[in-house]
Amino acid sequence: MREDTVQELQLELEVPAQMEEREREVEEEERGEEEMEQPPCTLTESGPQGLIQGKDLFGYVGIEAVLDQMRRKTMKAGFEFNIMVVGQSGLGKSTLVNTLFKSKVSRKSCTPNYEEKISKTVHLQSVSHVIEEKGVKMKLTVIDTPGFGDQINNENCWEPIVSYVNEQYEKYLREELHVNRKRRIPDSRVHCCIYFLPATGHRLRPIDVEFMKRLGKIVSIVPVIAKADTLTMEERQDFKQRIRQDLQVNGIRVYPQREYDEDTEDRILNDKIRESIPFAVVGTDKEHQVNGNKVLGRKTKWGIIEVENVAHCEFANLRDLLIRSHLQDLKDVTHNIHYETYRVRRLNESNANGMALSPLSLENGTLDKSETDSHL
Ligand SMILES: Nc1nc2c(ncn2[C@@H]2O[C@H](COP(=O)(O)OP(=O)(O)OP(=O)(O)O)[C@@H](O)[C@H]2O)c(=O)[nH]1
Ligand SMILES: [Mg+2]
Repeated sequence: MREDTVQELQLELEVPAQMEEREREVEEEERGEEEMEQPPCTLTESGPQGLIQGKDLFGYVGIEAVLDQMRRKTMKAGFEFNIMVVGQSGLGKSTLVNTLFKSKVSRKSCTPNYEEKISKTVHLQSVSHVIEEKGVKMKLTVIDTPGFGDQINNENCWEPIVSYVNEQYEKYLREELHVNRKRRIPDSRVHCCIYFLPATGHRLRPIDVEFMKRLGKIVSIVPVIAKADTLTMEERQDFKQRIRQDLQVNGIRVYPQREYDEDTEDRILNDKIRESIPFAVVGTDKEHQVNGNKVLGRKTKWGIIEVENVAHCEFANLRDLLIRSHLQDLKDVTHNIHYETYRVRRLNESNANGMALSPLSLENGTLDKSETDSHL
């Protein structure tokens, strides 16, 4: 190659490189000028608290604003919360479901049929209401279950309930495993199971021990004493104490579990709840006038038992735990502990069988065939 041609080529290569270099310098100069133009005390928004000024600005990134972002997203999307009621027949499960929907949790936003008479529950059924408060939407679903204890033989009476809980995990898992999965997987998993204990005033019955032992391994259980109006205050306290002992002796896991407390603050708050479990509740679907106010209550010969009055029963404490203080934690425990345990077990099973995801076996829960097929 001729020498002048080589020089031309070098020139061609150098020119773009030099141009880029110059452009970079100009950009830097411009940026510098812009920065110079900024007054040293620029006002910056810092979320709901107001403005950050002057020297406070140094090192301020705005991380706290993520809370506002999360709030806005949650408000737009809303969220789902699913509760299940379980226990012997006739303990007031369906009545408590109505009490929950008619109580302050939803009085403004939904009007269930007040005249409808509560009859014996024969099928597992779910009732949902979208509740809105200060722009936050929640779809609250309560799964009402038929009570056990009617049959002569109550052996394995927990099976339909255990199956239902597992089926919801299975549905979620299959949705998660889809190649083109939904951005938001519909969540029908049971976030909390309210377990009804009869107000016998004695100890836990063997059937409740067996039932709760199994259930506590797969879902968060909150035990309650049903129809607490049938016990005196003293009987209530003694009974609660005995039940707490029995739960511990039998290794029954109830919510909130000590091992999932995240810090000392959690521990202090949850210890209080653990000391007051099981909540002694009273349910009703009737309203009465008390001092000119409409209250939910049970009218007796001796007066009205006000369901939402904490001096009368612990329904409000139960509702506060479920909705006001522990809703997100119940959802987190469901997802991170119960669902995770299920997911790991199912995927391990599938790996062992060499299948994509084997159909759910009867002992884990029952999926109907069409559903199983459609996802495979
Ligand atoms: N004393 C008293 N009675 C109640 C209470 N809650 C419900 N009852 C009554 O108990 C009866 C049974 O109530 P349900 O709500 O149908 O009971 P359940 O547990 O759903 O019954 P199944 O559907 O058969 O499992 C009804 O007559 C209710 O009015 C309560 O807190 N105290
Ligand atoms: Mg019922």
